[in-house]
Amino acid sequence: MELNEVIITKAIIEKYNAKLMDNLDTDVAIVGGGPAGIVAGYYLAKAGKKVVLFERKLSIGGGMWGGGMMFNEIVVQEAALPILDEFNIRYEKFEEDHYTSDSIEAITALTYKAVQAGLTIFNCVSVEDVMMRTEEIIGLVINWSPVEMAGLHIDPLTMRSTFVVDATGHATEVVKVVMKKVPGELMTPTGKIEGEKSMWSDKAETLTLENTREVFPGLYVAGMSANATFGGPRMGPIFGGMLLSGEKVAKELIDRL
Ligand code: 48F
Repeated sequence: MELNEVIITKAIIEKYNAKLMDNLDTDVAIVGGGPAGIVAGYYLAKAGKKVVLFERKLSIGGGMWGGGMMFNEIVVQEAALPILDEFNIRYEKFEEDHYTSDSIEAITALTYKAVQAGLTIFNCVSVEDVMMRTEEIIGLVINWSPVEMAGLHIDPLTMRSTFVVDATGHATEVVKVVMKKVPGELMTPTGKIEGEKSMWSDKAETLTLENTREVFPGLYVAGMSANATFGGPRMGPIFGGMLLSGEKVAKELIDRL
């Protein structure tokens, strides 16, 4: 049988459409496909929760692909090795508490296992706003990233979710929108975004975990976004805190769902 272009087209449209329709009402919606977001999605999906992840870019992985300064190796501390084991990601001891992994192996393994566990990922989709009720976040406002990039005046669409996780990294994009547009205050010391501080790897890794929590009713922060929201320092290309943060937010949400 000859391959048929129209069937190829129909297959893609129909399958994508079904996937999108199936994810318009979920338990958890994660914004950002960096290590924190993917790990969160994995554990939630593994626990049987309905979870979707939106990533602006074509590729999943956020800041992990490039290791440090495009040297595609990452450093992970001992506390996070059980997560690498869970994903069958290989690592080697370098010195003391510093282990290394190939960043390409790490991000592909995280993504593969998360999707196989049941996480649905939509790439090329940007979250531009949240859906709110009085002082509560109940979902996301989404649009195609190319629409956003081209600055086209095209209205977005909306999806509903019991919880939203901002895993957008340094940008804290969802928290910024909430601070600006949703009545009420953030659960931070000042009620606003505290802002990321300069590099201090050890302190930042501990704080990433502490700062992984609810920041507004219905909205959690994870990964670098947690530190930027609560005023922790940046940590550079050490990724244990990101992985552990993803695991922590998943555990907390599983308990609440
Ligand atoms: O930045 P990113 O990797 O976040 P993370 O999981 O990890 C942080 C580390 O990579 C690194 C670090 C630790 O060593 O400091 O920076 O906390 O991934 C964030 C992802 O979110 C996407 C963005 O494209 C990236 O892939 N993103 C950001 N804003 C949006 C978004 C948005 N509005 N809609 C959809 N995706």
